[in-house]
Amino acid sequence: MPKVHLLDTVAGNIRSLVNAIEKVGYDVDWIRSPSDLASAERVIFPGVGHFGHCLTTIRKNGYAEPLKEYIASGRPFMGICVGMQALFEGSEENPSVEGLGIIPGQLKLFDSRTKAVPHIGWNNAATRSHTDESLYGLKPHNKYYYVHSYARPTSQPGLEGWDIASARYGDEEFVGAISKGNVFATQFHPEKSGKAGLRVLEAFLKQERITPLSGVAAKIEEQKGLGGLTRRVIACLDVRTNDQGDLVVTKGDQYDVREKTSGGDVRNLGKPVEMARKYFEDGADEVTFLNITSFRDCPVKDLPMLEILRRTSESVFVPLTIGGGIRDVVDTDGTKVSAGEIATLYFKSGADKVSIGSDAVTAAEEYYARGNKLDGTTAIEQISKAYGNQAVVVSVDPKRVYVSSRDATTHNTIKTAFPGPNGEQYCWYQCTIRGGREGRDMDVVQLVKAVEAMGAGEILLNCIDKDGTNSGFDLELIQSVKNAIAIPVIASSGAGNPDHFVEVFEKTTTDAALGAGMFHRGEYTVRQVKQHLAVKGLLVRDADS
Ligand code: 1PR
Repeated sequence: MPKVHLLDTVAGNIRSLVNAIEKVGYDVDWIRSPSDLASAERVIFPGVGHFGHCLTTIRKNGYAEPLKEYIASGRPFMGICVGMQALFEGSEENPSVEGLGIIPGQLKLFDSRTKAVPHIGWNNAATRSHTDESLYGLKPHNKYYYVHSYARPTSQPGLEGWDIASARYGDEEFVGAISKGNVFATQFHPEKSGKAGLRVLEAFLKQERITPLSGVAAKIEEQKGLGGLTRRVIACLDVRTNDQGDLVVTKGDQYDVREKTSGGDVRNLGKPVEMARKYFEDGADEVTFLNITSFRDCPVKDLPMLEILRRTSESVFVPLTIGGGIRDVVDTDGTKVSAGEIATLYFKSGADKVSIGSDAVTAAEEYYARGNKLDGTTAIEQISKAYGNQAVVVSVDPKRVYVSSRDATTHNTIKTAFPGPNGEQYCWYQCTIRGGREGRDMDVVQLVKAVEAMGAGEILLNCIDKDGTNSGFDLELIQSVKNAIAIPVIASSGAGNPDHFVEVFEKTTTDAALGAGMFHRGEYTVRQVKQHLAVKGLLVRDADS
């Protein structure tokens, strides 16, 4: 098989890119020293995390000049995400660090007053100059997976001579992909962009820079234009060992995963890898695994979820999140393993994000006890510093607590349209740890504000009262969290039919919505949910084109 060289300076989830490259028929070789660039025939430079960290690492390891020489030689070069950002002159993220200066312009932080930041999800990369032609397989109506806070605005001058495919996020238009000569770079992740992304990767590797779009298709695509960010539909798999010792997908009712009959066995709804693959084929925009077993007797490097991720990432080309057990632990041989090291193992196995539950609550309690001060040691801070905010999700497991008046508690209350058992008109949402088993003296608004300050990039907002009820999402909870923070929120718990997804997107400003039981039990498919959203006029990604 022909070869492609990868320059991996800042790790992250490189496995998915390798899998995607192999899927389109190429072998991967690693650039291990700057001199390897001299003989490379095609180079891909992926990147995650911070602009400054990426460029500092490149310079420290002696890659900056050899990279420029490689690019000047005319051989094919592709940058992905921070690997694209590094090609610009600079970024607001680290104004003191210079970019490589291959492409003119500065990256700017998205305006979080008008929308959630980071920009996470599926958006366009539409070329203006090629309405009848495709640049490296890009199609204007296709959606690609983006995850970033900084972008190169198209309104900035200086891009004459470059072919640009742009995307619109709220009121801002930015460079989604860019090319000139042998250079091609994407802000989105082709390896995480389903079939559409694989097509782009293949076109780059085959050097099909410009290919025709059929006339009719071009017209339709032109009309669709820059549609913007889609509504994300996420499939979630709670995974644990059952009483026979097999790793199964399970699903609780208000977090109780045992059957009410048949001896109270752990509910077994299927095999994790097969189910993830089915949801990908069906159009899920992301897949989340929550490991709800602690695997205490297992050496960290053999954690069963690592193998599940490795196998899943071979055939699932959308973002994968893994949660459960991301905390400092003592390994079976007595060595201490930090939450950051566990996260690294997961990223290297194919995860794009890690989700932290119980540990986030403890970290938030300590944050408030210190007088709202960060101390730099929490898992959230360390992982987001190394891999970027977008890589850290905080999973929240709140429970409703009713009170008769706002004064009855110091917590953030809401006036509810669903009064409590004694007619209480107010409630607050108590944070829990250990899978809902232990309630803490912290409300959900306090928690999400603290973890946002620590660098979490997204909130996975469950609701114990709603979990497994099929009665729809807790809209009051979701909107109160959205009002409190600027980072994206994934609504979770209670989805029972496609209308519930329409309702949560129409009645709240949530960024994504997650379902579990209704998909696992085969009551509805992800495809049906997305088709229903589209019929109701909500923008979704078409996974088949
Ligand atoms: O505390 O960092 O080890 O993380 C543990 C993780 O495992 C947390 O994210 C926590 O939410 C999750 N978890 C722990 N115990 C359970 C359980 O069910 N017994 N699952 C559990 C939580 C909730 C959802 C579920 C939605 C949608 N699962 O993610 O998928 O409620 O369900 P539905 O659509 O069927 O209503 P740590």
